[in-house]
Amino acid sequence: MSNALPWLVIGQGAIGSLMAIRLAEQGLPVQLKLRQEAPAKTSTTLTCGDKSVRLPTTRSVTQACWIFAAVKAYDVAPLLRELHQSPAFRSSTLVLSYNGMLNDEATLLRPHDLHWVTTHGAYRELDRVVHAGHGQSWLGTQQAGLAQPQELCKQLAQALPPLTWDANIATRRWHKLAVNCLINPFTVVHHCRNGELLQQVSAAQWQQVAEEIVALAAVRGIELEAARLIDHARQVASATAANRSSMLQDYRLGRTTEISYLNGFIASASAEAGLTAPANAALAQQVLELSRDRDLR
Ligand code: KPL
Repeated sequence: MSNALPWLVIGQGAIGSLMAIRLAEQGLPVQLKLRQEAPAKTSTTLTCGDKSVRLPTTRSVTQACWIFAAVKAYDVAPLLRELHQSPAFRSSTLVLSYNGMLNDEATLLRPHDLHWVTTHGAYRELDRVVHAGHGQSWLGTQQAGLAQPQELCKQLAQALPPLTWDANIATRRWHKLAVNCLINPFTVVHHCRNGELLQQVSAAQWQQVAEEIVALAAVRGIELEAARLIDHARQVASATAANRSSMLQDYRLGRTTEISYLNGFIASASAEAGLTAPANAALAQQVLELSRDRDLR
């Protein structure tokens, strides 16, 4: 454990909270980072199943640490700007998890920052975290050839297994993007848990959404296959059958959804590339309209 650093967990959504609890259960030092505007408190209690942990909190990065940040795609840029202001961030390692695809925000990332891509499903019920779907996770950097940080990987893998080091994390992110594009908007449109989609969505609907993703990925040099993406989405929907997708959770709680970073991204990036993506554009529009109607109620 010689090169180990303490953990700082950022993002108290379902996945961040789950990881914080699991790391702490391993006996590792874990602090939670509060948002700048959050009321001052020195600790917070998180509960998952019958286990509760009380964790110290902080507002900023004050020492070199391993940062696990699980945040909404639209919070990535403000978070990175804030982290860059802290001198201790320079000697800290960032593990970042978000859904969807970043645009300009990506320029704020350091080449050695680690990307954690997961298919675990979790949701929060008040202060309780429910780990509703056991998935798997991958970790890697966008810069090819960087060595795997052994101890950090070991600790993350023990906390929330299984974890695989993936030298090609960009392709993995496209797979995850596809899974989210095939599951999340449909759970809002049908207002259902992930598992119910297997009856609600027709094969033709999934096929069109997947084919548009494959076409855009190809333009960006990533080779995907529609049939594999659909199989993967089907597996994730059954493995996380009892979960409410993060988009449905956001929708129900009156929060901004990540639709612009998922199907909205596919639609706009396709248009920029001279392609059309009518199925993704229509889904993005539907979710935006449902959210607008929700906000007008
Ligand atoms: O990532 C997810 C999400 O809800 O955003 C899945 C894997 C679909 C689990 O619900």
